[in-house]
Amino acid sequence: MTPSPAVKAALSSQAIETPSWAYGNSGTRFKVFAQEGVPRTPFEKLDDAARVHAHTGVAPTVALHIPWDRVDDYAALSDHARERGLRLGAVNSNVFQEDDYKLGSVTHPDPVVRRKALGHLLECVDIMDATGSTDLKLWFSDGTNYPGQDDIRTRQDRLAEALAAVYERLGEGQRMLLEYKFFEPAFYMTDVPDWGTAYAHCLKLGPKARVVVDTGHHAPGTNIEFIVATLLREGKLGGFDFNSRFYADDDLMVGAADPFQLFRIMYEVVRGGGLTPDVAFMLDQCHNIEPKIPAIIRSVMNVQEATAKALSVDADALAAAQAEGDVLGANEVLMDAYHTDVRPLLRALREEWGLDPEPMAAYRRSGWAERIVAERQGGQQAGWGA
Ligand code: LRH
Ligand code: MN
Ligand code: MN
Repeated sequence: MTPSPAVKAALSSQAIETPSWAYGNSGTRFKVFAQEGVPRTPFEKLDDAARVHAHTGVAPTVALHIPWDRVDDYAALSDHARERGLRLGAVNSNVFQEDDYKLGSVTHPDPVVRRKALGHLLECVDIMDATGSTDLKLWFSDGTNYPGQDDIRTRQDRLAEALAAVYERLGEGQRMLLEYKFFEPAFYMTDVPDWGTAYAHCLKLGPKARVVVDTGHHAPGTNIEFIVATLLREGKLGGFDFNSRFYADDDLMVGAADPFQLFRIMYEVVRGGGLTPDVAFMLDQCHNIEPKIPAIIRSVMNVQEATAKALSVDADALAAAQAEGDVLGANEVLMDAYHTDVRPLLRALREEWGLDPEPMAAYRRSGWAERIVAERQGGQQAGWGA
């Protein structure tokens, strides 16, 4: 397959952000299986992320989660990243792990708790100022477990008030990305359960507010690519939290459970002109039983392969078949692209970039896995189940 210069350029400019928390220990609420050699500090998480970028060439930024990645000196953390060819990416807020937030954070009935949660969100913007990060990612676990527990509409008012205060605080070039999730930990009603709710808030806030699509946050059978197409059409897609799910919010490797869905999503991204720095391609995963760094390398490659396949769709042939109402022909054009083996193209591209064409093998040979086991004692948990 001879890729067009446009396809090569698109693949060369794509950047996939890895999450700091994927490098640390994690598990389910039943058990964290600690691994040897995991990072003990946010600085060491960056050291691992640098290996992912070194072998793939397309993972130059790392998302932080506060307070999991709280440090005294964020400028030093930025420097540490820069020295390893990385930059700090989205700052993820965390208002879901303190006792005070039992009934919610920014939607809590008590104004004292709401003020505390807002204070944390504003602190995250301060951190962005120090790190040079442009995106604040907001996910709220807020919701209720029982009908009547709290007033749905009043909680939306409280949410809108907090979001407006954060929006006001954003500086030049900074954005806020609002993430939705249909349930968990709230089981009856979640305050930001779906893209419609997130979109409504972002629309009211203004152009710096965008919606984040976490692929694991939908009910089974949801047509996620439709959501992507719609948000892109409205100029409101801020980015992705990529992962795979079989059942609920499984946080497995992106492209592992349903590579065809990932292809369909990436096709809508390409179709909607979303392969730009305006759309953040982030991973949000936890590697509970598999070795973490290779799992992240594999995930980055899965996104890259789905992107390459989406770029291989013969747009003219597809448009012609669609215009003729050729149902099977149109479907065949899309499936041809999905079935294209893009791995030779990506190997060739990596060679052009001066990288080993096989990132997984190169990582295995690098000796990094053995080195961190020898050098790091008492690694850190990501924060989940800590
Ligand atoms: C919530 C979520 C959100 C959090 C992350 C750790 O399920 O997807 O993005 O910040 O997990
Ligand atoms: Mn997420
Ligand atoms: Mn999630």
